[in-house]
Amino acid sequence: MFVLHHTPDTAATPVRILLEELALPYTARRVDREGGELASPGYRVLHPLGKIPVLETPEGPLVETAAILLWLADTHAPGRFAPAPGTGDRGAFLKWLFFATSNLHPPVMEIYYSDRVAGPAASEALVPLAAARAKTVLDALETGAKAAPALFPADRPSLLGLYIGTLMRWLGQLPDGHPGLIRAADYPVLHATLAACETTAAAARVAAAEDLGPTLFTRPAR
Ligand SMILES: N[C@@H](CCC(=O)N[C@@H](CS)C(=O)NCC(=O)O)C(=O)O
Repeated sequence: MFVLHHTPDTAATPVRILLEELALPYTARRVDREGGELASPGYRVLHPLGKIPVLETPEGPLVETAAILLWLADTHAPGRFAPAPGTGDRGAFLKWLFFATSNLHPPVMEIYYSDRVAGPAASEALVPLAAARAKTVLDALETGAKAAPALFPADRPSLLGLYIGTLMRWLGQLPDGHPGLIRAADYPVLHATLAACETTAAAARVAAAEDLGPTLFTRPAR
């Protein structure tokens, strides 16, 4: 039995969808974020930086969304959501996964937590800069996806789709006129990959549990 420490609509969401896709037994334990649990000594034992998600596994607590997704995919369904270790596309897959974690996740966080990153005086200036960087990264991912349809499939859920879809959800749910708003519809190949991830029964169950709506990745409610 796995324990996923989460709150709705966070980086825990793609992990929860993958647990559902894999039909693994798990408990979704809601973290008391408002009550300060992330800073508590008990939670810091699970996650040294006090972030969501944490997945408790037989190998111990795992952190970092991409690492958890990769571990689940490799250990429970090698080859189904990502190329298995030792197979042909594995290097290219890892390239795009790390490309997204290193280059797309940070500007998304800067857009959402600009105050925390730049301080109140510079936070307004940071958001358009971070959005421009996110667009550059998404352009590269779109080009990469076009060239590697097996890694970014349009007919089945994929690890890259779940992870990138979560980040694009956050960009796409910003209000009209927000300088960080970026729509998945502007990236047609990625859009198709995201659509394949949100139209499964597993994604629908998580969307219902977390009140995310049916098009959680491609057209999030705003
Ligand atoms: N690189 C981490 C980022 C985790 C992260 O920033 N999670 C957010 C929720 S989406 C969080 O815990 N925020 C609470 C905070 O920073 O206080 C990952 O991918 O797991």
